[in-house]
Amino acid sequence: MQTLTTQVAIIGAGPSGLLLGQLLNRAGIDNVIIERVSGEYVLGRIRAGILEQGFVDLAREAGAAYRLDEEGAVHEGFSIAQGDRAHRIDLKTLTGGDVVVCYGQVEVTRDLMQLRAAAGATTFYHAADAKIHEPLSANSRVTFRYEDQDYELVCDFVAGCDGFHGISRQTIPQKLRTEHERVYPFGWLGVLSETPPVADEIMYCKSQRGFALASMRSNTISRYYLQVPIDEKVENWTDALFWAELRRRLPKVCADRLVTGASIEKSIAPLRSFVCEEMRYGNLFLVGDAAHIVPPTGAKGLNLAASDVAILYQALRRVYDDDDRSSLARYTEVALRRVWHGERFSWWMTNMLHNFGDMTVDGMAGATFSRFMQSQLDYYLGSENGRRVIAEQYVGLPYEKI
Ligand code: RFL
Ligand code: PHB
Repeated sequence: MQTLTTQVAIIGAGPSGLLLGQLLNRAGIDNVIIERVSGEYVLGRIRAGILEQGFVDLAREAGAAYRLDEEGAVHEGFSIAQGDRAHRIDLKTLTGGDVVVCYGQVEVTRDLMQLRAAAGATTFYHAADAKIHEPLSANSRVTFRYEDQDYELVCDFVAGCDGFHGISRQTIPQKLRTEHERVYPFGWLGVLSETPPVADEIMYCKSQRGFALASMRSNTISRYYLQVPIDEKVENWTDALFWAELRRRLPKVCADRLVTGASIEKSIAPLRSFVCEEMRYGNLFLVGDAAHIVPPTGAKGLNLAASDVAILYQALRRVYDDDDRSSLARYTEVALRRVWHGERFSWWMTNMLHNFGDMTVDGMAGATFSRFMQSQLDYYLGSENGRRVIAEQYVGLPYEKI
């Protein structure tokens, strides 16, 4: 067994783990990251595309926004289409100046990986069997296997940044966590393609055939999603089938100008709302998807991960700079307040924009539920105040100081 020592052990090298690691590095707080898969594998997961201002500000504070500031596209609005009619949500005007930035999670991750490598900070990729020991004692540590060698990482704190399927959340005894979950009866089939996007701004499309999203990564790379049944298999979708179905769900003017091409990536993501109510267990802190999941309809998952990172980072600075551990006790409360706002918004957008068909929802027939949702969407889109409510949440609610 090889023993190493650090101040903060970080489990998971997704955006949460890497961003926290980068902030801690800049503050002179030693940290080691343990990641189960390879760096290339992490970069192969195509996910988020929309960053709130709060995310961008935190990336700047971390010194990680040099490429984001250069290449990220500022979006001053987006659209919600119902059939052939598109309603623009003018984010900038409705919020008094706030916008979002379109810059892929893959690029955020790549930038953070490069900074970490340049700083010479330790990351173990391909680390197997990570386990957290004694998070309640002064003898906290993480063990794992790396290249046929057993390691023990002795630390002050563990940041559980290991996503929904990680081990960190399971380390908190079941009786100490309350888990809230809603699994939706559909998933999103996503395609990335080297084709010009169908519109300059993102478009959320409600249609009789199901929801579709037209997004992008740049002027030459498009990202599209289709609502599909939960048990759908990606093998059933040739590129031709995907484009044909997308065309049927886009407003006609967009469908007519859709440029199609070979898919670079195609995958199905299930939709889920999930919150673990207890994000701390002694010296262990859950961050990002390890503690909560939102359906992607509000573009909130990565952004909520970033607000967790900001809060934990502030609390750790207090510990190491001022020898003050009192903020640690407020981590769960402060983080969850913002998380629940993101959960509510994502759940609401998902309900309004998807087609639940004849499935029973919230104890009522699908047809009844869809009338309520249609009326709700019409009401919000039809008034400036309604559009402002959407805009204010889409750009992201303010970060709370701990
Ligand atoms: P991640 O990205 O899942 O990273 C966790 C890392 O932990 C590793 N790991 C382990 N390492 C060591 N030992 C173990 N036992 C481990 N178990 C797991 C994993 O290999 C992985 O590298 O979580 P993190 O860092 O908290 O980041 C969260 C975001 O990835 C996620 O919230 C977003 O992608 C969600 N999301 C979106 N968020 C937005 O803010 N805006 C968007 O536009 C947006 N679009 C999306 C999305 C997610 C999507 N999918 C596929 C779920 C679109 C989609 C389709
Ligand atoms: C994306 O570009 O991948 C994306 C954009 C907005 C969302 C979800 C995903 O709400």
